[in-house]
Amino acid sequence: MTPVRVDVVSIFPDYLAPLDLSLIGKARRDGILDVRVHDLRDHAHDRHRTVDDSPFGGGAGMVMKPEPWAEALDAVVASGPAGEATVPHLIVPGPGGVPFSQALARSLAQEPWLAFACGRYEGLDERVYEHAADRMPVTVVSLGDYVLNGGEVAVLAMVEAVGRLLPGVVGNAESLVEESHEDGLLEYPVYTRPASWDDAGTVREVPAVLLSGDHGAIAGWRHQQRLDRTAGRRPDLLPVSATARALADLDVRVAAPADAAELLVLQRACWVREGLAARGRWVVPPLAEELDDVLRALGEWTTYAVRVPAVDGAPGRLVASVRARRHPDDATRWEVGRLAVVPDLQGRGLGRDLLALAESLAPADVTGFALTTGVLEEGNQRFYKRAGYRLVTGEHTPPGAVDFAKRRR
Ligand code: JF5
Repeated sequence: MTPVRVDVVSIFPDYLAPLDLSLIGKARRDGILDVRVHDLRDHAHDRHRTVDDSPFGGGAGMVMKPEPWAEALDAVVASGPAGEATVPHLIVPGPGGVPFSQALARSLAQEPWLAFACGRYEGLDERVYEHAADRMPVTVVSLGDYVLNGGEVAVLAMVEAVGRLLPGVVGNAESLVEESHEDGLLEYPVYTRPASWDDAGTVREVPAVLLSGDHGAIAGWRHQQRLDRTAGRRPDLLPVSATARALADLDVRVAAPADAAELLVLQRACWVREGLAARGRWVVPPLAEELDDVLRALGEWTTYAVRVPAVDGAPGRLVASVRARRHPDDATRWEVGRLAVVPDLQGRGLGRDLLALAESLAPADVTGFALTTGVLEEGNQRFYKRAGYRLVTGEHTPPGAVDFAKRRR
């Protein structure tokens, strides 16, 4: 098999020296990887071999000039297999790229030819990307949300992550299989001899379960360790259902107009069962409403939007809501409505807590609470009775609905 080809262009080719070592170095010697490192300055033709200049429009730092990069990338392309119309997939490390991941590594490991362009300073002149994209696939890739001085360290990481996926690079096939489980949890802790280690006076023991020979107990312990570690270090990897035990674990805010579309989707989803049961005999308002109605209601009620906590600034999923106001026809009553919880978070007491939250908003002069639910919604009716409400359906109750009330205590 022809080796997978990797070209790296950098102003510090020596930075890539580690690619001669260890498993990647062995893969090169074994003819699995063909790594070629190029000095960008070989393509800078002034007396000082200049590769950078100050930015148009001002600003801090320097920008890498386009001409050396264009020439260097053209030289890489031209060095490809003679006669074949093949080009490399160009990877440009940078903090503004798509996140590198095991999935991307696996995808890159399928390609016959990768080229890496190591930027320095404030980055490459934008036209380098245009020049490259006219000739080959280009992907800007980020190792994570932090800034390095240049792309070289990122290339070392990516070549290692990709290289070890190539057939014959990692000897132990099992070490690859294990990771391909990818159930999205962190790994469990591992131990080896001695079972009891005297660490200069502190005795450190291997957990007894691992010495027990009870394989079921070991698997159970390891799974629990993975869950605990993931919850502690990477809560973003866990489904909300694993972390949100209560309202206190969620982001509860008064809803704004920006929440309206998601609130509409939530109410439609949560009232579908009631709508199906109605079989056209009556209108179920949460299903009949449109975005305008939800926006108008945000002005007439205090509505809470409950979200999964934001991760890295990205707002979390809307998972619950409730709303409350003084009753328009009876100022002594506090009206609560649109209590909704997504299916995967039901049964955690969120509905009960949200109802209590909505009730707690009632001003001091309010003497009782009022709410309406579906006549066929037995579960909901039981829920409100447990929360202290009594059925008070009367002549003004709309068809398909039942009214509930509770005296304030
Ligand atoms: C680089 C100009 C590229 O800093 C990075 C990076 C951060 N996460 N992933 C990559 O790339 C190096 C520095 C300056 C261009």
